Amino acid sequence: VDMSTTLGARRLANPLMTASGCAANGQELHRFFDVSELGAFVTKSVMSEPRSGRGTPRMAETPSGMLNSIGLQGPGIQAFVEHDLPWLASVGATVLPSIAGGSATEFAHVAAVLRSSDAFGCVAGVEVNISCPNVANRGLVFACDPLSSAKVIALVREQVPRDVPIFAKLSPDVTDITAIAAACVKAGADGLTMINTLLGMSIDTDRLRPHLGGVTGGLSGPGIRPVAVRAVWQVRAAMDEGRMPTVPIIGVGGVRTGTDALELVAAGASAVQVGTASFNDPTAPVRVLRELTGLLEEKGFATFDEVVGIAHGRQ
Ligand code: RRO
Repeated sequence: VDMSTTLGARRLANPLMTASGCAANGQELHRFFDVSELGAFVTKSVMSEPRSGRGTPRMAETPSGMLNSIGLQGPGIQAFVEHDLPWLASVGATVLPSIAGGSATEFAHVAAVLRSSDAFGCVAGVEVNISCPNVANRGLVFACDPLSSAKVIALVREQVPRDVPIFAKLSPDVTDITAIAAACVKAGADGLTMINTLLGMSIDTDRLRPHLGGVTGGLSGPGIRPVAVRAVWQVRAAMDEGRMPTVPIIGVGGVRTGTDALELVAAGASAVQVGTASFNDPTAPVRVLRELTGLLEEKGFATFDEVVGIAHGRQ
């Protein structure tokens, strides 16, 4: 099976990626498998300055997945381009850096520093994280408002070379994800990543207090997979019906097996990210690639491309 996939101006060897935030900047995961085997490695969202994130505890397990309130811990863009990106380039990884900001101008600044990096050659695209649920000011999730989303995307698009696609990472916590998706594409997004974590919380019934120091957190893992499949499906349908331009979708949310990945692909995803599953099995991204390839072979497909969006029945 030809597993290569096209994301904007780039052709990737295969559709499997890490999900942002779940494998930091690659060094740890590289102890378990060669990260250059992935279609792309997606890094933890990076902001302009170093950040320590929110207070602990900031992870909690629930039966349906994991809650996190990390709060954008990271080294800052300068250290990222000096250390992390050159390391990823040195091991031959194809990289999708994830960028974040507290304002549209901060996003643009982070993108500008990234573009000027000597290691920018390994960058196959930039994921613009407008959907972090753990920003200090809860009123400020860009991806919950079409105008705020569009502003960030337009400013980042100006900073990133035309042949490097930018992907808007969307939040599931909106009433109409197709409206946000359309606003991002109109503003210059070359693709969409769906979905970020779903806002949730849990309470420690011994202490009778919230589990997380930050009270609320983002839910990831098996419980949100149907939400991700729904989001990818709805946006792909909006594209097929001519309600917005057609751009590639990267599907993410609770993928643990090749079968899970196939659901997102059939719903319309041209690539699939694996995040939370890596905590139990660090080799999950390459295992899912192997399983997905095996499934497509069993079903008699010659190429990955022909399966993208197949559940809509229009191909
Ligand atoms: O760092 C985080 O708290 C975080 C981010 Br930036 C995000 O996009 N999604 C998430 O669940 N946590």
